[in-house]
Amino acid sequence: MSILENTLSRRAMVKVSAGAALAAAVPAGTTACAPEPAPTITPDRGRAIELLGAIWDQAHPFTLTELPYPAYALEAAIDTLTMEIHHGRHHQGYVNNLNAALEGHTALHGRTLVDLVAWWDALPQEVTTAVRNHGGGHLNHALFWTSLSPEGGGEPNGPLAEAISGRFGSFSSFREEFSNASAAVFGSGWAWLAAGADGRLEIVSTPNQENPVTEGMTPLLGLDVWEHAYYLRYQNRRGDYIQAFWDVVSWEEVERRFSVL
Ligand code: MN3
Repeated sequence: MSILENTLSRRAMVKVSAGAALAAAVPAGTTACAPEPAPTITPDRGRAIELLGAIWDQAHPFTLTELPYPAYALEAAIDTLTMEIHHGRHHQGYVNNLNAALEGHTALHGRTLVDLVAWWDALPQEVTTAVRNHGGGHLNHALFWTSLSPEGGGEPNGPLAEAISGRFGSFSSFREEFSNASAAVFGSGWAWLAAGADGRLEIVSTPNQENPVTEGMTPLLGLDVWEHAYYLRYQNRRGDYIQAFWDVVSWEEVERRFSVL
């Protein structure tokens, strides 16, 4: 892969927490791209693959996993019908489309989901779009369901709490910055708390179904802000959905992900 290609892929992700000064200097409606040195993609991606492999190491044929709670369990924040459609149809659709796209590519059947998504831009051209969209969709949603819990909410503890306070000033500052990043996603996409190769926490957003792993980062917590994730109950009020999300975040799971960094 050329440096140019990798640079282009990096443009897809907006680094939100690169610095308040940078964000403030960029007029609304433009993409805030932090100036970065020429990218070195290995071993950063390889490290994220290793860490996420323990979370999600499926290979072809991919399968939809069960929700770790009943569809009605998050009712206080996310209604049952949305959960059923989101998991049973949207997520299932990503799985089906990914399997179909890779059907004839047996050389890729041993590759894990995280590996494929991290390197989608280096795959055979016939499958790059499918892996980017549907592989990313499968990975993102698998990470999403397991980061939510009916017993969730509150604040993280231990080393993650210290890291968040150290990076963002306080948990409430982090929460506000993450909420703002989620609200600012134009169209369909995700906001993430992710860790760089050096372990530094960042708030980033990705368009469509892209995942921070493609940028060599390890996703710790993601919020799906596609309209299919909230429209039945919240309609155009994405901000209300974002606020409700905080009541069901499983900090226990996010702490676990952070602990393997
Ligand atoms: Mn979704």
